[in-house]
Amino acid sequence: MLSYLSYMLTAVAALLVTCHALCKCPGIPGLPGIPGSLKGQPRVPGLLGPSGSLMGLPGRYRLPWLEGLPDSLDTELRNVLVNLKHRLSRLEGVLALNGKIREVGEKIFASNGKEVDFASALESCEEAGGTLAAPMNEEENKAILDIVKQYNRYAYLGIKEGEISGQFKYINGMPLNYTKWHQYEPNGKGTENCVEMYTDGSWNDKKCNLYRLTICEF
Ligand code: MAN
Ligand code: CA
Repeated sequence: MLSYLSYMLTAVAALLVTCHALCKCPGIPGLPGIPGSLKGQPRVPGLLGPSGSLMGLPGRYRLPWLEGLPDSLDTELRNVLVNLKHRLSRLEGVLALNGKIREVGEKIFASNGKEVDFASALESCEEAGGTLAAPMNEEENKAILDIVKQYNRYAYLGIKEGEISGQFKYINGMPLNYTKWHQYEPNGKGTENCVEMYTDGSWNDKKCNLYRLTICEF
């Protein structure tokens, strides 16, 4: 019993050292960033839980880039994916730290800081592989509002008026599942086909040919 306990403690200590080393590990030649310690199977079989957490240890020892990878994956492929996820999460950390992105669930919101008309804003978002930001819940609305406040500029949303005036949809044609209209909006009755976000996070239907902050989602 005592020897099992001391084995487990050694194992946990070894893994924590490994985890600590992950951030500084120089990697192996030809495959930058792949820590040598992750080259083979996990050193302590069974210690990593299914969600990439160290079983029985507090949340701050979670390893999110180990999450969701099936054990059946080839070891080398698994290590490549683990390291890609680790590298991505560090890059996201840098971008978030520098105020370049807001992450909500699976979505990433970002602005190029430019004020252009609706069509140009949509075009630059699509060119970058995204689309115009459209909040689908309060949390997403807050994340977009954060950027609106950062630049202190109203922004166009990825929402347009449909055939029926007063009926607004996402630009992919789907009906809105969340709205945050300012009091008495929308009031354009077919003359204001786009939607802007005010600096309090509420929405106003507005003409599409004005200069508004570009905020994209990816
Ligand atoms: C202006 C425009 C409208 C808006 C009203 C609100 O006329 O921005 O879109 O509805 O102000 O007073
Ligand atoms: Ca209006």
